[in-house]
Amino acid sequence: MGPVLDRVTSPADLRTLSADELATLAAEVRDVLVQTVARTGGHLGPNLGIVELTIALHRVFDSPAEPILFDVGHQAYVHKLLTGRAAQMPTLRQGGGLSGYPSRAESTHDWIENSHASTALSYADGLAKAYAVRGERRPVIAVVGDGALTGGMCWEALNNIAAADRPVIIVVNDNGRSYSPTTGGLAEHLAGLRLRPGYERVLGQVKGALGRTPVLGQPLYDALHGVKRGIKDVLSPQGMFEDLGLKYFGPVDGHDLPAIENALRLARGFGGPVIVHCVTRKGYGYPPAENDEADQMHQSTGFDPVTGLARPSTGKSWTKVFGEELVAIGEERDDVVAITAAMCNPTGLAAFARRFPDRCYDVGIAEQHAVTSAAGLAFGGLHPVVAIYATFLNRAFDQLLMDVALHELPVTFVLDRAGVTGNDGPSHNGMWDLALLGMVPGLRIAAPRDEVTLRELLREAVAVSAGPTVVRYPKTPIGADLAVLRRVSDVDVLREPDATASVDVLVVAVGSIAADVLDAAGAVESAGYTVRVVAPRWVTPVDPAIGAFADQAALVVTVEDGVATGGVGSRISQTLRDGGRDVPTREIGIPVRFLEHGNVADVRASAGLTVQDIGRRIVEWSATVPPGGERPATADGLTEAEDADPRR
Ligand SMILES: Cc1ncc(C[n+]2csc(CCOP(=O)(O)OP(=O)(O)O)c2C)c(N)n1
Repeated sequence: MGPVLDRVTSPADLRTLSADELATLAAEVRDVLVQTVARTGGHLGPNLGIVELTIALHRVFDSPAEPILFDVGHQAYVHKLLTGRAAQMPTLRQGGGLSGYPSRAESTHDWIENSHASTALSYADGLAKAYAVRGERRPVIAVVGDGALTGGMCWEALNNIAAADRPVIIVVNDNGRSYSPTTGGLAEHLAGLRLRPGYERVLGQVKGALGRTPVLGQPLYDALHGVKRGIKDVLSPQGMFEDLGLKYFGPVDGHDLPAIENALRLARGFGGPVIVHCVTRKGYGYPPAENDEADQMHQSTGFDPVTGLARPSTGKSWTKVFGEELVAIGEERDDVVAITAAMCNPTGLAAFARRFPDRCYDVGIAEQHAVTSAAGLAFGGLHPVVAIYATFLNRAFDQLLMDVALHELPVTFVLDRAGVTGNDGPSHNGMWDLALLGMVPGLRIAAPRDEVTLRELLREAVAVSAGPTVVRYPKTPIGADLAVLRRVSDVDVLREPDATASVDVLVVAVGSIAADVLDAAGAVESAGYTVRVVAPRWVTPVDPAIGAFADQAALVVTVEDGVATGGVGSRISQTLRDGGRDVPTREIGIPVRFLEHGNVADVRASAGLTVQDIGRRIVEWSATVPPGGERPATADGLTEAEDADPRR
């Protein structure tokens, strides 16, 4: 690792290091970050940019008694290295290894691990209130990026924090970026400061003032404040924070360790709510990251540490197909607009944004606002496509329910990273969408299983003129197109026994898991049971054809990569029962628990979702029910009513 880092087993060790040793430590930490993430993948740019700031935080504050809360937590690798976990760094994001976010199980220095943005200030507010109630006066520190600061929760928390005198220290790590440059009025305000020619001079003045100032709390803050007040209105965003009632220190050069330490000591001594504004550079110290135009290596799946070149990706991604098809749709329809919550590249919208810059909106890390703003766009006669990771839509459930669905507005939600996502851990699995969204009246959910169905279903979704639609797909590479034997209503038959055999088990495959279900079906047939596999293209509402297929089977099994409780399978079972059908039903899905991080295959295995698990469970269940009945004489066994397309 490096001779200085080797000596750091806890933050206390940092306080004994000389200035030279601290500089060496920063270099060693950067080297570990690059070498590790090159192999394991993970968040590189944000961690390279926060090295000095993290060292300063741990020298000034007494963690864990004085909690340091990292918003999102993707930038906490340095914190891990300084809190006794350097030796485990090679296991980062691997099953059984270090988490890619803070983890309470790993260390008492880790307080929060939710990893959905813009929450740290609220946690800090609550912790500070708790300490006040308990009669303890200890500072609580929230480290928040300028990207996360675009999220509404931050401002709700600031509103409370500013109105009290509790010692909450908000460290703004301002690198001007979320994944890509942070957008919006706040971002422009902060960027204006950085772009002014006088910025260096401001840094110099502030540094000088801080350097001469011992830590004496409020009186000195006031004096210092007086020094800076003259430049405030021209160059600094402090007015904005101070208008809220918050004290402001900065801007501080976030790579100048003595300067940050001084600012943090002042903030600590002040004793009330305060903002410390640090200006940092994402990717700092590693040229391939610093020079990466797209996102300064915000997140990488692995790369060559010497050149910084990404490892070649395996296979075509769902994201790319979506991005291509949306551009094609955009060429044909000028009413189609797109929205991203600070994730233009990762959600595949970049091509659309380049082609139609006036029809693509990056609203910041603000999923709730994104959804209600989409409702406004729909009221205005447009068809918005909200591209979002499945897990982050959880944030905006109420907005989808009340602001969009209640008004029957035509908004299409495209949920990427649905199902098990693996290495990013429990918070990033997109396993709740199918269950949550099943409760929304009038919402239609499409689950494409391959490239051809993704393109078709996206087009069908944006063609819907009343009520919201969802198209959801996973992170794993898109597989080969699956052959369809026939289509009944809107349900594709992917496999069935020969015409004379009865059907022991009907397996309903939800979306991209269909390929695994087909593999599992082979094993079920080898065990002596006949299988029909069907895949509804629209999985909610339940297609009436499922009922007719169920009538021909001795057992119905549903398979989905979302939580089994309340998921598509449970809706199918309920619909069959409501229709008076007493065919036994079983649901395979993800158990309701948080899944540990690891690669996708291992996490799926831990959730009982491998091909082998699916096959074994179907065989076990098939053994418990009487064999399948005779197949009806008609081609599909459908009544006229059941044959109706549920979307019409
Ligand atoms: C609610 C939510 N939406 C989206 C994300 C995905 N995400 C992770 S980090 C990030 C950018 C964070 O930017 P910033 O807070 O400025 O931190 P930086 O990476 O620049 O240090 C985003 C959008 C998230 N974690 N949570």
